[in-house]
Amino acid sequence: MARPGRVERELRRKIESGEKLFLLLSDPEKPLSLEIVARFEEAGADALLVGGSLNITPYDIDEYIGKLRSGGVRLPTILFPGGVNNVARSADAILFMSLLNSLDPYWLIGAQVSAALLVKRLGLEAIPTAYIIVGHGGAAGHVGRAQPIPLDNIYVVSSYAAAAELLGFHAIYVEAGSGSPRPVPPEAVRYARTAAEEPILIAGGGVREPEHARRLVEAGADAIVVGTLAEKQPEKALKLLSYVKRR
Ligand code: 1GP
Repeated sequence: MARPGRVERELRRKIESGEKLFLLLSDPEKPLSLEIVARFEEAGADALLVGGSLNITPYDIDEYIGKLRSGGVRLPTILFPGGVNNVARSADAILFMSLLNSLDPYWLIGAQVSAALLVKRLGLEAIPTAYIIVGHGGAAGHVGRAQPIPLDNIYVVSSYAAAAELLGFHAIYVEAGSGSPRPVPPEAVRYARTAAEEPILIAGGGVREPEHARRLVEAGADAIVVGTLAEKQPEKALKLLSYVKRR
């Protein structure tokens, strides 16, 4: 059985001490600048997720992380892979994900089989993560051939979350899709949390309002992911971070 590695242990240590986590997301196709990432680090972000669905190579990711490191960024970097093309050696860890509500076996187990030996060879810490897409789903939902859980039947999330826990996933990521017009709903988080206590519960997709982020953590999210807002309105995203971290 996979034991939690260094990055996951540190995230769990913070969660167990009562902290909520803010995970900044940068897509190397339209990367957040060094200056922006450094500001989020200083403000208390817990990790940088790096990845995207389209038009990315491991070289792009290594170059990006290298640039951040030489600019003094010390945040843990965690790959949030949009595909096998996102497996890059310079990251500290990878969300080793299965898209549980994909209709395509490739996104359930095929991509993971393609990537597994490489992840081991590169010495990347794998964080086994159940990825569950709700509502709009965005590019991730389209590329991953998801059957997104409908917002008017969001209780279905609890069955997926319980299955994820019983299958031994260390984390559950409830995703509404990057830039989604409807942000990931707190109810989806609440259903996931009630059904599965042990996995780290991550929520993201369309989160733009500090108050909404607060409701997500109140519903039981351990970690909030913010990408688009940090890219388009960094000041507002920093305010949102302070709402997540102040609890
Ligand atoms: C996308 O959940 C993440 O996979 C973040 O979404 O870009 O809307 O913040 P946003």
